[in-house]
Amino acid sequence: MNVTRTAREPHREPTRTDRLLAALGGLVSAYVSLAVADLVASRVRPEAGPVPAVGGAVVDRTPAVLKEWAIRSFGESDKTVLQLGILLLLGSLALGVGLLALRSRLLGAAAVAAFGVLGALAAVTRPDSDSAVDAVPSLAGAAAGALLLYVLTGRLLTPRPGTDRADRRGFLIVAASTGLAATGAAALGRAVGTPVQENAAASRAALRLPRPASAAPAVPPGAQLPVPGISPFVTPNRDFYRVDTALIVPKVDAGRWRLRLHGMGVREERFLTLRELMARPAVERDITLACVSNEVGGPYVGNARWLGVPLAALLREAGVRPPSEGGPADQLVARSVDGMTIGTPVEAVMDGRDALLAFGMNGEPLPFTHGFPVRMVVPGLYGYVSACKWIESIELTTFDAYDAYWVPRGWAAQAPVKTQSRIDTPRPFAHPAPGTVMVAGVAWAQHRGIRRVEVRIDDGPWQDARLAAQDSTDTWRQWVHPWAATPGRHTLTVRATDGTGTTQPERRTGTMPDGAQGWHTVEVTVAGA
Ligand SMILES: Nc1nc2c(c(=O)[nH]1)N[C@H]1C(S)=C(S)[C@@H](COP(=O)(O)O)O[C@H]1N2
Ligand SMILES: [Mo]
Repeated sequence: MNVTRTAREPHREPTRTDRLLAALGGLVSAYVSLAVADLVASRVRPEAGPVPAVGGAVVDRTPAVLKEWAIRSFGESDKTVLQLGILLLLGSLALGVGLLALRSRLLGAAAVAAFGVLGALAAVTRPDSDSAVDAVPSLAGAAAGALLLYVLTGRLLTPRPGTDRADRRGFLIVAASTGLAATGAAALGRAVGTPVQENAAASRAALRLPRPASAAPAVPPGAQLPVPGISPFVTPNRDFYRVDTALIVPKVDAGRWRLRLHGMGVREERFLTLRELMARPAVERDITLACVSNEVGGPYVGNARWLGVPLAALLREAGVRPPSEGGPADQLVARSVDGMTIGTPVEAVMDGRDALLAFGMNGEPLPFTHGFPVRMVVPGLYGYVSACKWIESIELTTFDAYDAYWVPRGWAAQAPVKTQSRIDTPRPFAHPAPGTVMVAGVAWAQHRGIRRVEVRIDDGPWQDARLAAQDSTDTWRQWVHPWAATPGRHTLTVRATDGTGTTQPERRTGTMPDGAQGWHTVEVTVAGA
C-alpha cells in the first residue's frame, strides 16, 4: 500500500469504533479549544473570544429580514440562540475534523488551526478591537485544540504494545482529563472575573449621581391607573426592554471614559470626562423610549426617568448651529465603544426638546445593559436613530455623507416615533368572566403626546377610553375602558390620536423600514353566563 504513509503512521487500519472515537476526539478538541480561548479571553477582553467575535461578525452581516425574524421568534433570547447555533455548527464540523485527523493527523491539526485563524480574524476586525492582542484567545485555543487532536488521534493509530488494537484506554484518559482540566480552568477564569470588567463594576458602584438643576416635574397622581395588568407608568430598570447588537454587554470603566465631540461646525474638537459632564447642570426627565422593531402590540417600549445633561447646550458651546440657523451639519453620528453608529437629525436634537446625554436611569447610574456610563436619549425618535448606549463619540456630519449602522441594512435614516396604542389587559385569548371587564393599556406618540384613545368591541362603534393624566408629551399615557362583557368570543381593538390630531391608520404595516403601524387587537372568550 502507501509506503510513505505506513512509514510515518502506525500499521493498522482504523475500525468503526476507531472512527467513532476519532469523531469524538474532534469534538473534545473543539471543546478544549473553546475553553482555552474563553480562559485567555477572560484575561484579555471577553469580547475577543472566538464565539462572541464570530457571532458579532455574523450579526453585522445578517440581512435585516432575518434579524427581524429572529427578534420576532426568539425575542430578547435571540443572542443566545445565535451563539448556540454557532456552537452547533462548530460541533458538527468538529466531528468531521476528527475523522479527517484519522486519515492525516497533520491535516486534522491544520484544520483546527484554520478555525483558530478565522476566529482571530473575526476578533481583530471587530469595530471595538483596537489591538492585535484580540487575536490571542482564538490562536491559543486553536493551538491547544490542534495539539490535543494530534495526540488523541495518535492513540487511535498506535496499536497497544503486543496487540493490533488501538490504545482506546489511552485515548479516553487523555480526552477526559484534558476536557475536565479545560472546563475547570475556564470556569475559574470566569469566576475570578476579568480585570477590565471588574474595574467597570467598581466605577459604577462608586458613582454618585448629581442632583438635577432641573428636576422632573412630579408625575401627576392620575398618571397611574389602578388597573391590574396595565403596564406601570414607570418601567423598572430590570423590566426595561433591551435591544442591541452586543453579544457581550460592554463594561466601560467610568474613570477612563471620554466623550469625543468633533466634526462639521465644531469650533474645536473636544474630549469630556464623566466628571466634567456631571459637573454641568443636569436635568431629569420622564421619557418613553421605543424600538423601531416593535410590532403592533409588541413589548419593545418602556418609560423611565432619565438624568443627564442637555445635548443642545453642549453643541452650542462647541459652535454647532442647527441647519435652520445655517449650520453645515444635518446629522449627528453617535458612536459606541462596540462600534455601533447611530445617526440623529441635528435639527431634532437642537429644537428645544429634551435631548439628553444621560447617565442616570430611574434613580441609579445607567445599568450596564442600558449603556453605562453614558447614552443618548432623544424624545420622539426611535432608539436606533437616537439612543446610542455606551457612547464614546459624537461627530457632526451630513446624512448625504454618512450612513449609520442600520441604514445600509434597510432601515430609514430618519425615523420619528409613530403613534401606537396597546391593549395590556385582558391578555390575548384570556377567558374573563362576564360583567365589567377593564380593557386597559398604554398609548404613545412621543413629543406629540396622546390626545385621545378609542376602543371598539367587535364591529361596534368606537368609544372613548378614559385617559390617565398626561405626564408630558414625551411619555406614554395609560388608558382604560370599562367593558360590559357578554359571553362569547370578542375582538377588542384600540386606536389612538396624537397631539396633532392624527389618528392611527387601520392598516397594519411591518416594522421595516421606519416602524410598524396599525391597530392593535386582542381576542378574548368571555365565559358563558
Ligand atoms: N451601542 C448601541 N446602542 C444602541 C443600540 C445598539 O445596538 N448598540 N440599539 C439601539 C436600539 S435599536 C434601541 S431601540 C435602544 C434600546 O435601548 P435599551 O436597550 O436601553 O432599551 O438602544 C439603541 N442604542
Ligand atoms: Mo430599536
